[in-house]
Amino acid sequence: MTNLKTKSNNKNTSDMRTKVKGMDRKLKLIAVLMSVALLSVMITVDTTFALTAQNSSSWFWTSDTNVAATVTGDVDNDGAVEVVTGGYHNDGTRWNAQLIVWNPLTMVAKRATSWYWTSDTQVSSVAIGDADGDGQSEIITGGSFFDGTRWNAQLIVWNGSTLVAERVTSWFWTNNTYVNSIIVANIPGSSSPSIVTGGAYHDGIRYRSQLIVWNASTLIAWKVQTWHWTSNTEITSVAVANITAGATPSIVTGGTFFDGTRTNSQLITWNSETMAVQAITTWYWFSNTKIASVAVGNYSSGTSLDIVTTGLYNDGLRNNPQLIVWNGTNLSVNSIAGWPVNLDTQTTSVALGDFGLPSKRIVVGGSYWDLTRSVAFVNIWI
Ligand SMILES: [Ca+2]
Ligand SMILES: [Ca+2]
Ligand SMILES: [Ca+2]
Repeated sequence: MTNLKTKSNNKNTSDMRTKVKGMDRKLKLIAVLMSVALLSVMITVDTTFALTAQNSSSWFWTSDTNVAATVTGDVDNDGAVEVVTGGYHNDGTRWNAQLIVWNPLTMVAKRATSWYWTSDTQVSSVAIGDADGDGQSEIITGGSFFDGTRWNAQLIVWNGSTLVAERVTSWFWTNNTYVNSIIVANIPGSSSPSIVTGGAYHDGIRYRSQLIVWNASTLIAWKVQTWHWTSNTEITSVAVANITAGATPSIVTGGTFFDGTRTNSQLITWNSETMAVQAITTWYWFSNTKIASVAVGNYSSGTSLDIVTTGLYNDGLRNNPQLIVWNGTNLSVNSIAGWPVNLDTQTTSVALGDFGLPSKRIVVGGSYWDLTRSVAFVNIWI
């Protein structure tokens, strides 16, 4: 993991946002590696439950190689589910985006592709879905590339069977523009599936959150929301779910804003049809507090779905993990989990799982700093 730290610092830009982005990606990598392979340092909080490492793979292409996102789905319509990883590797000159489809039973790569546009190119997020309604699965990657002047957001729809790019778009607004999180969903008002991207762009003064709903068949943007509160504001994670069991699903964005003194977490639910804000909450504990990942599901068995956020807060001495379960309708807190740490610790990804037990579980991935290296962990919470 120390390689990754060096790598993030080597990026050929002095932009602080890029460093933060690099760190975030390092942490995402840690979460992913943890889920795929490195379970030897696993911390299992719920002792009635145990994870067992099965197949694994590790690799590098030329030099530093990172995984930034993993998803599962039948991408090639053969009836078997694949694991898909998106990330980037350094070819000695620049970062190349990297997309790999794995057989989960053997962890042998079925197909892979990599690319760069102009200069550094990275994948930050991956989704799977039938984006164009042709009955075949597509893989959708979100990320960014450096055009020599600024980072551009990049969105690509790949044929899941061949990894041939079917549709591509890229954009920047004013300056650096990033996609941090993507999801495929059915949004009312379009006969085509939609792709929802969350990220940020720099308007010349500060980063602003950028939430875009794309027609997945055409990659034409048909809904956009941007905002900032006080200073730098960004989306780190998006989800779409029918939280209130109404006619319209909600978009959930998790992210941060800087209030002039510290970074605050910002959680917002949106009406996906009107893009009106349904509920919003922000918070910090002591100092910098960040959402890294959001998940939605019926965790508490209430009448509305729950939103689970995970991330970190800094108590003035160190980063601590933070896990919160919210009532999806009004964003009131259902429960909070924390656990004592004496070394920098942060959680970077969260998922809800139904493992055939009487109630659902929350799976949280993250890492802590053992004074020499980052150590990955995964926790399961009841
Ligand atoms: Ca398959
Ligand atoms: Ca398709
Ligand atoms: Ca297609």
